[in-house]
Amino acid sequence: MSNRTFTMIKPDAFKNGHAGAILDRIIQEGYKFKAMKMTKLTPEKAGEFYAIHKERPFYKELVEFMCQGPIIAAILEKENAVEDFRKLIGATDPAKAEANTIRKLYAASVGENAIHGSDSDANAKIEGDFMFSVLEQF
Ligand code: 3AN
Repeated sequence: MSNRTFTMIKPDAFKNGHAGAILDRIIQEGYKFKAMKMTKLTPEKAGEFYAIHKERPFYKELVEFMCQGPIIAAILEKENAVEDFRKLIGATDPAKAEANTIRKLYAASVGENAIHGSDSDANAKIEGDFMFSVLEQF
């Protein structure tokens, strides 16, 4: 069980004005911010982040989407962070997400699904270190 996870508020949620509400929800759910930045991914950076999906049919579309506009990336801390945060964001496909999850509230489709949450402790560490230098992690 880890106490840290990594998240990105994706370009669709940012563009649609949901970033503030999502950040507030994360705070209300008891997470502490250990790193945070607003940035815009390059195709190289997004491609590397999602390299695990390289062979999937949606890879190109996913990389393009993630570079469309600003994102907010963060490292979050709370007991059982990875598992609890996956529950908070809901299923990859918002149509299948449970009521009141972030994706149910703010996502439009499986491709444009508002928010990322790490799927394991190991990936939370890899993804956090990918986006933040040691000087940016608290
Ligand atoms: P999750 O983000 O819920 O962990 P993954 O890791 O299976 O889901 O997929 C990573 C990202 O790839 C998703 N957040 C979504 O943006 C995109 N994606 C996944 N499946 C599809 C799909 N069938 N069509 C388009 N995009 C997809």
